[in-house]
Formats: sequence, structure tokens, C-alpha cells
Amino acid sequence: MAGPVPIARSLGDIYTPDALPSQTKRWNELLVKFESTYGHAPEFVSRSPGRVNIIGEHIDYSLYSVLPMAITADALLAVSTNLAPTEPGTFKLKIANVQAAKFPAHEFDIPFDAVEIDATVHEWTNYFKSGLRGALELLRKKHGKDFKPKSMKILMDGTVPAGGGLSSSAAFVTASALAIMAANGEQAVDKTELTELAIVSERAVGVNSGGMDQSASVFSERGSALFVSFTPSLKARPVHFPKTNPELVFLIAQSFVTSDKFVTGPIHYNLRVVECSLAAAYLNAVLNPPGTQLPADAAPLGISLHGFQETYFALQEHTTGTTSTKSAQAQLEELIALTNQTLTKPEGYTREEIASVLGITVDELNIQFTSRFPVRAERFKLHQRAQHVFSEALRVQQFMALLETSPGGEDTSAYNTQLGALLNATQTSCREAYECSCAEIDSLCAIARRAGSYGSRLTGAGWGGCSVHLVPADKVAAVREAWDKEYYSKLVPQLSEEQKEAAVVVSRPGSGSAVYLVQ
Ligand code: NG1
Ligand code: MG
Repeated sequence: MAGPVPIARSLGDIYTPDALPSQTKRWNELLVKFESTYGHAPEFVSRSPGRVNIIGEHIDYSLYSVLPMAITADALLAVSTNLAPTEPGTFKLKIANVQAAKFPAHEFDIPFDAVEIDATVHEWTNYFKSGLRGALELLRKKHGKDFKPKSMKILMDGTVPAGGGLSSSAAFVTASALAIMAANGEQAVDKTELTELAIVSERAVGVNSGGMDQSASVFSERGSALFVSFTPSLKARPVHFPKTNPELVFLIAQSFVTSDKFVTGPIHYNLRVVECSLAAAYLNAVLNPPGTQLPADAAPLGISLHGFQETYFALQEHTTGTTSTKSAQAQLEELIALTNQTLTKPEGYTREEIASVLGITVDELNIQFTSRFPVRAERFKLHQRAQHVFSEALRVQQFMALLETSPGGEDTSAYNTQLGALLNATQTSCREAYECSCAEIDSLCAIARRAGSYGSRLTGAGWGGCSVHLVPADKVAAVREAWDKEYYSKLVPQLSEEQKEAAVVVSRPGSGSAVYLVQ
């Protein structure tokens, strides 16, 4: 799994047979467009896919393991380094997009050592620049601080819908960082290095994200999902689904509600990140001995609910002088009970209340927790957020345990139902405790379940975007029909034919990042 990003020799190395014809056409169009834009062929194409998350929602930034898989939709960057800088001490970037009307072309002269990103404006090239900034840091570490980056001409084609919960941003940032590494002569880009730099880079665009998407985008392998864990260090391993009868299929359905983290971060995504770190600090202050410090881990705000779990159980062992035999699942069950006893205010906690429990001033609290990314809230719902995170981390463990047991027997309906029940429980928790669903996603899930889905839930950040459904293969047509009748037809005339076509896809686990050398 670890090791260098593969160099693809044919598109068959990248796409599943069913996707190949349409992708071949798209790649040819990209190469032709590059030539007509820049006057010559590109040297290579860097590619990173979007992902769908199967289970483990909103827990990556609390450093709990997650189970996503890559999808066919991806970001492609065709690149050439045949370009001279014009200003001394700088390199040049020419960047264009095949969707020129939506994403206008730009030219930049960038000083060797300072990539400026204005995160206050919503500009598509910011994602490229954030990958650029991270990749250059890594290149300077490797080759010395006087490293001179190559100038580049770039043409992008992205098919992951933006704001759709399928991680268009991570696909773009990882493809960008990979393109820059390859353009600067790196023949073997290490997957872990690329992922870690993309995680940190994406935060430069204004979202305090976890590391699931970048990991899924870089590490995925065709035909399997990916189990990603973040502690003690980033690890990803392929996971296969056992053979079942009826056979299972993942369907992804768009809600067409766009949720843009860049715009709504202060009340949605970034606020949840803050609430989870505050919950960790609060539980630590109440449940651990006075003065206990949580580990400064790689979570966005430096402490995490997972860090609290580790510290809490390590201290328990220390005081009782025993070595804990508690399984991860038993620990999480205990944490759920402790959350109920400790965080008793469903209406949430004010800054003053939290600061006084932590023994710090409100100013100190603001500096530590809410200064990096702006958030807007009177009260922080620590009980609900911790409840969701611990129970979702537990569901991931339960889901993995099921995948590791054989379904057994001729008919595996009971096993399929158990898998689905965990997905349904995630949706309930996301809707009620984490408040990251929306009426449209709830409705897509209810319709799908009525038509035969075992388990239906939002995927990605939520508040709109996409949903994922575990459906028996023989019910796919019925579920599609039900959505058409009860959901999509009601959105007409807002939806174009093309959108309607793309609204529902059968998701086949695709491959991760690759560099494709153009002959
Ligand atoms: P989306 O919005 O689907 O890209 C986001 C985060 C993930 C994870 C999920 C929720 C980014 C780049 N990604 O995914 O890290 O926290 O929400 O599980 O912000
Ligand atoms: Mg994203």
C-alpha cells in the first residue's frame, strides 16, 4: 500500500472496464485541448479521484479510522514545463480549465519562496496553489532552500461535482501536488508524503479538514475500499467485501443541494471541528486528574477526542496498576456512557462555561480554539458532538468486524441487513446528534429504504451533497425508479437532462492517484 504513486502506462491501469470508453474519449479531448491552448502536447497527466465514504463520518478530524473508497470521477491535470519565467526570482504558471466559462484561465509569476493564497476570495486556482505551497515545502526540504521550481503550463479537467460530498477539493489538491512533484523531476512520489502534504495544504484554503479524503484519493486500489487510520501514524489498507447473496451494490445519489464549506464553514464544518476539540478538552478537565495534558496530536486543533480516549484509558491502567484488556469497542462503549454522565446540557455550553471548567479565560479559549478558522456560535453542543463521534467510531469497528466474518449460508440477507443497519444508524446520528444532514438527504434515504435499500446515509461533510446506499443488485432498478418518481422529477425543471443522467451512479471502487506519461 505504501510506496510510490504508480506511473500508469494505459488508461486500463486506471479505470474499470465499464468506465474505459467514456474516459478514453475524455482524455483524448483533454490532450487535444491542451495542444490547442498551449501549442504543443503535454508531458504528463496527473490524476487523483474523488471518493465516497462508506462509514466513519465526521470522525477523521477526531483521529478515528474511516472506510472510504475512490470513485471513477476525478481531477486530471495535463502539464508541460516548456515555459520560461519572465521575472527574475520567480517561476511562471499558466493554468486553464476545460470548463473555461466557469473556471477562467490565469497566469501567475510566483516568487521562489512565497506562494500567496488569499483564502478570503473563492477562486478555483487557490486549490492548485495550496497543493503548490505544500509540494514546494517538501521539495525545499529535499533539495535545499534555494530550490528553483519549474515553470508550468496546466490544463485541468475535473469531473467530481464541487460541493457534492465526493471530495472534489481533495482530488484537485492531491492531483496538483502530484503534478508539481512530477514537473520538478520527482520520479517516485511517496504516497504517504503526498497525502500528508495534501492534508496540511488543503487547510490553507480555509477548511479545517481531517485526512480521509486525501488518503482515499491517493491510496485507493481498484476493486477495494480503504481502511484509513491516523494514529500513531497515517496508514491505509485495502478492504474487500465478502461475497453475498443477494449481491450488494453501492449507489451514490446526488441531492443537488450544494453545500460549500468555504461559505458555511463558520456555522457548519469548521464549527464541528472546534466543538469536537472543545469536547475533548472538557472531558479531559472533568474526568482526568487535574493538570493532565492531552497529546498534541495531528488533529486540526492539536487535541482530539481520540487523544482523550488514549489518555483516559492509559491513566486508568496506571491508577489501577492493571493492564487494560478492554477492546477498542468496549472502550468506546464506556466513553459513550461517560459522555452522557459528564456532558449533561443538551442546549450546549457557552464560552464562559467551558472556559471556567478548563480553568482558562474566554480570551485564552478563543485563541486556542477559535482563532485559526472563524466560527459563529453562542453555544457549543459538546454532548451531541462527542456522542456522535464515539458512536460513529464504534460503528466503524462493528462494520469492519462484520466484513471480517464470513456471511455464511446460501442466503446472506441477515448479514446484509446488519451491514445496512450500521449505515442507517450513522444517518440517524448525523441527522440528530451531529446536525449535518438536510431534509433532501433524509428524503433520498427514506425513499431508497422503502424501495429495498439495506442502508442509506449521507456521505462526506453533509448539509447537502451526496448520499450512499447499500442496495441488493436486484433492487437497483426499483430504487432508481423510486428516486426518479418521488425526488428528481420534483426538481424538474431545475435539472437538466445531463444532471438527471448523472444524479445516480453505481459506485465501483476505483484506483488512486497516478501519473500518466504522454508518449
Ligand atoms: P467532503 O466535504 O466530502 O470533502 C469533508 C472533509 C473530510 C471529512 C468529511 C466528513 C475536507 C477536505 N474533507 O469531506 O475530511 O471530515 O467532510 O466525514 O474538508
Ligand atoms: Mg472537499
